[in-house]
Amino acid sequence: VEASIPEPQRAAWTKHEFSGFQNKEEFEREVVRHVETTLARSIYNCDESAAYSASSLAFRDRLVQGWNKTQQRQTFTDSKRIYYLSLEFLMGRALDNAMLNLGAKEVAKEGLAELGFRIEDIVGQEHDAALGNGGLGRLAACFLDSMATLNYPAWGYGLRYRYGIFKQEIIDGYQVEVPDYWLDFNPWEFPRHDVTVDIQFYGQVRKSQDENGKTVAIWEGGETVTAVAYDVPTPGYDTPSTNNLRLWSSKAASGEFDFQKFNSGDYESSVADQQRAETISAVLYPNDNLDRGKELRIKQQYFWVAASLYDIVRRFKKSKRSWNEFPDQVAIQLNDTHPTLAIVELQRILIDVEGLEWDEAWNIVTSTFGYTNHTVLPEALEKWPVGLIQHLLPRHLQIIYDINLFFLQSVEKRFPEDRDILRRVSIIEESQPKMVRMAYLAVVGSHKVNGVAELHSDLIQTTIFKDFVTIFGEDKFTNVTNGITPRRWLHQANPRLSELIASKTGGYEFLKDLTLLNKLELFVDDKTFRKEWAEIKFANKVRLAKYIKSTLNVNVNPAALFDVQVKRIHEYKRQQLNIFGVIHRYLTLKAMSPEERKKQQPRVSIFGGKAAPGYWMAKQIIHLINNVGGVVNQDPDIGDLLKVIFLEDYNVSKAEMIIPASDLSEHISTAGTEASGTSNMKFVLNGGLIIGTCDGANIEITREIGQENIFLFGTLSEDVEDLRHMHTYGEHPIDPNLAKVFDAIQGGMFGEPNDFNAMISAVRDHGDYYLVSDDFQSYIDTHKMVDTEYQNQEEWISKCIRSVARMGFFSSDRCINEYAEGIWNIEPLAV
Ligand code: GPW
Repeated sequence: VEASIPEPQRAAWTKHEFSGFQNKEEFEREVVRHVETTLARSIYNCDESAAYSASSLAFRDRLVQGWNKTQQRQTFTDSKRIYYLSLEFLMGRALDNAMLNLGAKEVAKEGLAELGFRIEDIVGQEHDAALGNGGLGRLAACFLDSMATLNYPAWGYGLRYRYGIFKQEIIDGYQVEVPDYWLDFNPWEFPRHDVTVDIQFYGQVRKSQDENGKTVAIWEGGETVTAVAYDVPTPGYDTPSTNNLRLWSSKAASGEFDFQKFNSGDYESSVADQQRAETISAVLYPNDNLDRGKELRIKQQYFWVAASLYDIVRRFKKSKRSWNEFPDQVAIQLNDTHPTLAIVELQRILIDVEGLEWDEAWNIVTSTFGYTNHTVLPEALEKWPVGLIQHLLPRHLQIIYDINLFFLQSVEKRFPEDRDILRRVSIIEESQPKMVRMAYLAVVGSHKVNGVAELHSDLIQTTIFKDFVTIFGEDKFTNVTNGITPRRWLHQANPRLSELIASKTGGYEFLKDLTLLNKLELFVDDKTFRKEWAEIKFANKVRLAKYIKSTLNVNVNPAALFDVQVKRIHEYKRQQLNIFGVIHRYLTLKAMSPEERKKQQPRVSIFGGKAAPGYWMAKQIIHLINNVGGVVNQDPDIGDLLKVIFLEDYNVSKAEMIIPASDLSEHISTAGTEASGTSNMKFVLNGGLIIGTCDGANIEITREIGQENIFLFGTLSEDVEDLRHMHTYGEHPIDPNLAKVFDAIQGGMFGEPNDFNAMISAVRDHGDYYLVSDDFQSYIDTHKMVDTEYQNQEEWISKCIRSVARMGFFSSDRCINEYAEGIWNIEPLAV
């Protein structure tokens, strides 16, 4: 229902100037007001949690003003909008980010201090918004920050999960999952109970004639679930632009709550209907880089996509433009294949609801969508059984078959002599059971397809989408190397480093133009600058050491080399290579004389990351890391020379503390498996060096910072296939140093001798798919080089500074500008 205030009454609205707060006093007044009214508490019972709530509400009030204005501006100018569809948004904390983006952190800090609080403690009260698994979800969050900062008219669309990614506890060395119920108090979302969409599932399709005698499809019956919008304002840095992230929550459709049942005493089954509807948005699937093909997952996908498209189409129709202008007004980006049904849904709306002809509709659809691929791992490529889609979305399956038919006909016409190509590129895999290949559907239904780093984009064009490059031509395929927002990942996570950089580069401009970091090269040899640089790194390490002491009761020496690997646990990311390397180091130290040991570089090996609850091998890796820590950390021969730490429940806010404290971080995936990686960029930007394989964005980081500033090792991606072939059909003696590590484990040095047989067998007996043995020696050798180079602190610091100076390319601002120009054809909106 549209309602707006008529002209004569508008004066009464506009005469009230509401400005939120402009200074410390006004901030304090707003905090106190929220404590005493909104929260109904007082000076006598305002704890840190209440102070967090009130501060958030004060900032929220300010955010909302910019947000409303941004939305009004977008509506009035009727400019093209970009819609970013992602099943994950790993936002982390909002208060600190809002303070910084609004440029009011100092005001808040002083105001809170006067009210008796330390800002760190207040910020630390916030529960992470953890609606994502890892890199893919965090990328979406960085993109929202950049799109707002660059003043693009952008919306994010996602699901409002009641439970985000589980909380990880480590009990006796094992991962235990605890539900993440995060919505108890969430001041950052605005329920829009008036913005709802009814979503249909199941039912049947009937053919009918319309008034002109045209055959039309009618999808009827089945069940309906209602989507309710929840809006989250996402502010840009140093701009009034505040974009909207709209998250859908499911509830029973109003007709669905069966009062008949209710009144006749069948209360339970009426509540069960209610709960079934709410189940759709109840929980985030906790898998990273894995498709498990669960029915509820595709229900989530359709529910979210259908609600979002209804919303987008509704907004477009207000402009009363003709349909062929749709792609001039709307760009939709698919974050991986999870939202691919949007292609089918838009085609359905255009032909079944709006009455367009197939070809005209399909032109609109393909001009509207862009698809980003984030993986080549076969187990992560989504496929859905035809039968399941037939049952759940019968009309969509017909449309998928028609899309495929027209596509294959065009392919057959162009390649009549290729007997096999139709089978290879068909959207329907002719297997038992038949499957819908979502990546192929996404390629066919989009005008641009991109990978997320150069190597990855090359790989998809030569492997999984090779035939499609032949069919559609090279121009359809492109690369947009990932980026990270320097606001959160430098300014917020590492305020002291940010301040030091600002003092040398001419203020905080570099946060909006990260290439300005190159000015730091002038100061590489500046003694006081270098000293401050080193002090900041040390202080960050001290902070992490305190955290380790308080959570794990292990003393680590902040002067030791901090060697960090934090990311989802996955065999392709090879935490097993890292922990085997740590064991090798331990065995080597044990074999040394006390004199020799004294010459060794002390190290702290820090791990963190969640394993998918059903990923048994990943859980074994966590268990081994914890067991190794249990032995090494107690060993009096070893002392500070080696400590092994597993940090529980790695998430965005912990990343903000861990990353600035790293000297060296590990990005050691089997070459060709990590599409990009983004934490590699975060670590280097915070003055840490990295050890890594020639994979994903590591390659471009090397190009930018120089190969003398990175520790690369291991097999190249072009050699992986041959090596795997050798493992299966030829000789492949295991690396002798790795064999000693296995002997130590199976000799019971780190717990039950047989506990880790499967991990060892995967390498020794089952083809070593991830090339752990092949890369082991070069990994060990490269770590030796690290030790040597770390001893020369002056040279090490120079490398860190030069690296940071050359990281400008990896801002998500650069990345978003590339999408805007090359894929979305969209301009920023002047403010
Ligand atoms: F399998 N990524 C992720 F491609 O975090 F869908 N989760 C996922 O499920 C997938 C990809 C998917 C990551 C990539 O592994 C990482 O290399 C990349 O940097 C990140 O997506 C953002 O592009």
